[in-house]
Amino acid sequence: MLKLYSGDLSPYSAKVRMQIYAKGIEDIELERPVGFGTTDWWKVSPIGRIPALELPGGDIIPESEVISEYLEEVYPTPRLLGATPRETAAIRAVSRLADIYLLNNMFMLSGQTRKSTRNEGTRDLLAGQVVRGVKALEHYIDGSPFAVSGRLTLADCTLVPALFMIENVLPSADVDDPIPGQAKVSSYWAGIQQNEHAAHVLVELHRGLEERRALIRAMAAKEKA
Ligand SMILES: N[C@@H](CCC(=O)N[C@@H](CS)C(=O)NCC(=O)O)C(=O)O
Repeated sequence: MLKLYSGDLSPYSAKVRMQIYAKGIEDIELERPVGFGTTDWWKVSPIGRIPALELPGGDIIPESEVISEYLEEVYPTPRLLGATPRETAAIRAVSRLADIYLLNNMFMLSGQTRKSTRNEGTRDLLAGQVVRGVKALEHYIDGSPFAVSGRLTLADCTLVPALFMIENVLPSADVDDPIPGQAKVSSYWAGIQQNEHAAHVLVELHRGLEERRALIRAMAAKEKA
């Protein structure tokens, strides 16, 4: 049995979970790693991040993109890449845009939401990259409910958590959500949320965000007391 180390609010984990749901894979166990956030977890997966895929025997594959490609090979149907090299390149381009330019910057921006500890220069640098990425995305999709090829692909699996982070976390850093300003991106975003596999990970992401916010509120109350 394979095991995916994952967390509700981890957008990179959500990307792999959406792929697992869309492929109907039922023999991968989902688990939050014991010791995540401490060096104990680094002993299991030296990159120290989630998701990580554990193979039988304890071999660990890190990095969402690498795990996704591994799963595409092990569970080839339904195929979430293209039917031709060009179609696959179109899917990979959107997935990579969402990963490198949206998710990576959003992940770092999530440390800039608290006003009292925020560095405005860092916030502006990261937010500027996110806005630039959303404007670029407008040129790679047509506004229909799937990003590429008129069907669910790995591009959607990466975009859904990325757009969730932008819509829900960027305003907490006092930056306007750029999605409504891009017609095709906002029409895509409204459409893909109706997809059952996207809806499934969005429930998990919202649950994770609520838990995180409750924790922050509890810590603030403790500090005040
Ligand atoms: N490039 C990695 C990024 C993974 C990542 O940064 N995951 C976050 C959670 S969303 C994490 O594990 N952070 C823990 C840390 O930075 O120590 C991927 O695609 O899997």
